[in-house]
Amino acid sequence: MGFRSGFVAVVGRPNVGKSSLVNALVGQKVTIVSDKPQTTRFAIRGVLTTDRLQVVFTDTPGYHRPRTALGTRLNRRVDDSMEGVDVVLLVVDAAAGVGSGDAFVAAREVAPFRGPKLCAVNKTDRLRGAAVLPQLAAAAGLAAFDHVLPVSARTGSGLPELHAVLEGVLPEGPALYAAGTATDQPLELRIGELVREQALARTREEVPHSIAVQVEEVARDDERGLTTIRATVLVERESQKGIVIGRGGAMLKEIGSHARAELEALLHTHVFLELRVKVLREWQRDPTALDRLGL
Ligand SMILES: Nc1nc2c(ncn2[C@@H]2O[C@H](COP(=O)(O)OP(=O)(O)OP(=O)(O)O)[C@@H](O)[C@H]2O)c(=O)[nH]1
Ligand SMILES: [Mg+2]
Repeated sequence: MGFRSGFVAVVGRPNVGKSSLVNALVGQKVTIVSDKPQTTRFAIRGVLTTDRLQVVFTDTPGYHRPRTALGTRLNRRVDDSMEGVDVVLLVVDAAAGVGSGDAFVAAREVAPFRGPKLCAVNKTDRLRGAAVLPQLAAAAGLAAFDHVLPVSARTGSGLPELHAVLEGVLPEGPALYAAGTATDQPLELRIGELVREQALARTREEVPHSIAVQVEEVARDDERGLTTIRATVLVERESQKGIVIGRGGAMLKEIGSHARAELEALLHTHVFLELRVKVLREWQRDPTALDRLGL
């Protein structure tokens, strides 16, 4: 059997663990994760390479009922991600239970797809033994899947089986990325995402949705082993600005120090991170602002 390679679109409703699963499969953090829905805003590629195959996963935004211009664009990004892929992988959440949101995505993205269709029933670590079975059955009813597999992105259970299934369905072909490549995202985007991840982890309700991060400057000084990064955290309202800055700047400081640790691991240098918070009124509803933010 020759070398296999191909593109796999990872789709599903928000918060089911698509990004967690892509990170677990790739073996490093290429896409950010949070417990808030609609974390992923870009189609993000994660590459898994072994001596037998290369899988290029596209992590996509959670498909949802849009309420803003941003939401409409995110859904469109999911539709676009299906273009030219070899395999579709629908992720559902076994702990939350398979439901109408999953059926909606399955009908829209999986049913019309012509190639192999896989379903990963994720978060099985949160269920005990037999409780997974009805979720597997419900998932199997969502579309004409070739394989439905129980997995846990958190514990890694089921991932070897998913890996084997992928190897079976991918076409023969050469590697498309160099063996050491885990993602093709521009560095600035990755930096902005890591900062946003720390802000998402510490905010609630509508605030996480209102946060965007713009990276203004990345200056790498290899001699001193230091990268200086300036970034702006954008929010939609003054009240949100207060929340993100926190009492005496405490919240922003905490976001910054956790982001800095992540950035140092990514860049392998010391990092000096300067964060500012700015209001960009109602940017989620403003197509011009979305264009400017690359969203
Ligand atoms: N217990 C458990 N939690 C998980 C698992 N996979 C993901 N999670 C959690 O589920 C939440 C959502 O994970 P994400 O990977 O951000 O989900 P997503 O589908 O990419 O979400 P969107 O980008 O918003 O569409 C996070 O709190 C994860 O830690 C899992 O296998 N088990
Ligand atoms: Mg995601």
